[in-house]
Amino acid sequence: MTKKYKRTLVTSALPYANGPVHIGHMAGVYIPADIYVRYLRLKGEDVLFIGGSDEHGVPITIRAKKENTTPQAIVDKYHEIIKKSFEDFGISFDVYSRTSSDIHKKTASDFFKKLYDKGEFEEQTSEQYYDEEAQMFLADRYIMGECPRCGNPDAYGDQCESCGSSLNPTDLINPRSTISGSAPVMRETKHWYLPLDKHEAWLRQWILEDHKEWKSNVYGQCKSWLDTGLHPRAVSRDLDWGVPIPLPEAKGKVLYVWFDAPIGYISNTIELLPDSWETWWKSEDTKLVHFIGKDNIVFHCIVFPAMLKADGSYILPENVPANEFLNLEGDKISTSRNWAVWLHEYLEDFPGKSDVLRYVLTANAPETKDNDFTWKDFQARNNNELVAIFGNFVNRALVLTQKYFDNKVPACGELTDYDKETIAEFKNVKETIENYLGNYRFRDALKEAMNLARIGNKYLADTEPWKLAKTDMERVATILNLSLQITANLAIAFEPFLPDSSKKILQFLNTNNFGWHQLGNTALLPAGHQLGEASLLFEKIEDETIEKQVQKLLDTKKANAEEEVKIETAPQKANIEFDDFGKIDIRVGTILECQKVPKTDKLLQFLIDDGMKKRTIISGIAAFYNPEELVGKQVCFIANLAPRKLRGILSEGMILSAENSDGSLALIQPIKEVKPGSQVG
Ligand code: B3M
Ligand code: ZN
Repeated sequence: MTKKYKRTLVTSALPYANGPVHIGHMAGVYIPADIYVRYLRLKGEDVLFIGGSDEHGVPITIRAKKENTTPQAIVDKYHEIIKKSFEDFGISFDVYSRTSSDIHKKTASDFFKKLYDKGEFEEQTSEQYYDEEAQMFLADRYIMGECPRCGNPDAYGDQCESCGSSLNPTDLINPRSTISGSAPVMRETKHWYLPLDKHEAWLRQWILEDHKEWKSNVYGQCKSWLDTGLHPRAVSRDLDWGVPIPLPEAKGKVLYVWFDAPIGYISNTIELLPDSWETWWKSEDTKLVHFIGKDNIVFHCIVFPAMLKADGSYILPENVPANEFLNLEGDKISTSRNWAVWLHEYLEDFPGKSDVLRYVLTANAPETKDNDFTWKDFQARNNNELVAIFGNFVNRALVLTQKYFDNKVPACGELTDYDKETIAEFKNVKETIENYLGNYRFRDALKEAMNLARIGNKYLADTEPWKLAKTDMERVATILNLSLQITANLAIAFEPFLPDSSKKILQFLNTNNFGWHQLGNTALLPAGHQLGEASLLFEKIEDETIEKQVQKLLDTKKANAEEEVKIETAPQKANIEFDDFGKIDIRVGTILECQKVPKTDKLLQFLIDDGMKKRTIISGIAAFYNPEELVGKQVCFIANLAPRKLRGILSEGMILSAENSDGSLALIQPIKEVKPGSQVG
């Protein structure tokens, strides 16, 4: 069932304003979104393209702390850099604003308040880690400790970057606050939860039944979330950076960044169209489409729709064409390892070549699976496709017209069968591109546009007008007329993909914009029309230029490797007083029993004879020892570490081990046997 819509509202994920944007962002989100809206505009449809910076969230506060400045200063800086990059690459937002704007604060705050008043939230008081020294509740990212799965000593409260498991702060062994370094304590705090479980039934119907046409990667991820079962999600945080919760009892609390960020789409629409924004967000004949990367799927397909539904007055997205990830030269793009091609740097090295990158990133877009960007491929696509086919054709058509017809469009004479075949072939292009674009298949659509250039290139190569010039000028006129018409068609077909190049062609042809409906028309330029001045559409990229880029990446790799060597031997910690050391009660115990903790890969459960009793200790070293080989061995453990529950088992202490630079662990054992319970010191 395809519904008739009157207008299309396109949003693209709001990038975090804590760093510049790179090719992965572009390929995944912004280029496809931009192609889509340019195409709709060219068709004369009513369309709005909403963008903006996501300026809240913990990573921004962490970056500010690191750089010894304020979160506001961080977002001010990156908002400008990101905005400029988008402009430079022709991402044609109708509005690009920011979530620290006053309009957004009010919109997000009102949104929360309405849901609160309607009773759409559940209140829950829970225990959360609190840093007594810094006097603040700790966001997950502000807590580090040992990963219970792999033993990585520097896992974060929400995720272990070493083994990739997602964690809760309470999963961490020996948690510490990254603010003060002290051990956090549990303290009660109240939060508001969006009860996603209550939304599950309609979400199942809406996604799994009514939107089977969604891309399989998107549909699949939604299905797996829904099949696992949805749970209430907190929409508030104890933090001082964000949109304050508009309740008197919520001092020091802000909206969770993932609650306020998608509302940013609405705020930015309000900023642009204060009087008519509701038509775009609340009218059933508006088609809402979210362009995002795969890590944002759950928020756009499940959480945000639940928020919109809870409000009750909004429409839901019609599609969420999320892309997978783009890798760089075989490795995952990483901001912290500087493994990326940054847009602003690209334009310094390749001035005026934004379209080349747009082309390569579209041709190689990670639409259904992760993909790889390589500089060799970038060069090949530029030289063999843009220059050799597209540019070559346009250039030949223009230069020959200049040479033989004084730069005026020659008249078309009688068409041969071959001419007719060529015309018939390229007339199909329009419908094919439309089909692909309508289904968010941008790579295929681009291939088809390129096919048009190929048809033109082949036509000139086959008819060889330069050879006919001596004998049959009438035939040459027809061939060039047709070639120029194809050139004009290329300006239309490529406008969504390569807007700069399309504009250049229009200048070469000395004509104004065409509409999409004119694609396939072979009478776009009247005979006698004076053409403009032509230059090269694309330039060859030399090996040298590419080698420089590859070298830049190799340098990054080298620097990263050196950095790793440096941290291989952990730096010595600050000196402590003897008394402090005396507080730690380290002892030797004999292992009586040892077994794997069920349903974990990393944890072993020990029963230790500590000289007085048998005690249970859980340790994350299962990857390095077989439980059987440890029974009877002696180990050292901290006896007076406050007991804590891990996986439902009370762990009374911590077994000591040494960590190798590769992360592997070795238990510490006395060199000769001692009486269990002997103190180490
Ligand atoms: N800023 C996450 C990201 O950049 C987030 C998107 C928000 S969209 C409302 O991946
Ligand atoms: Zn881990």
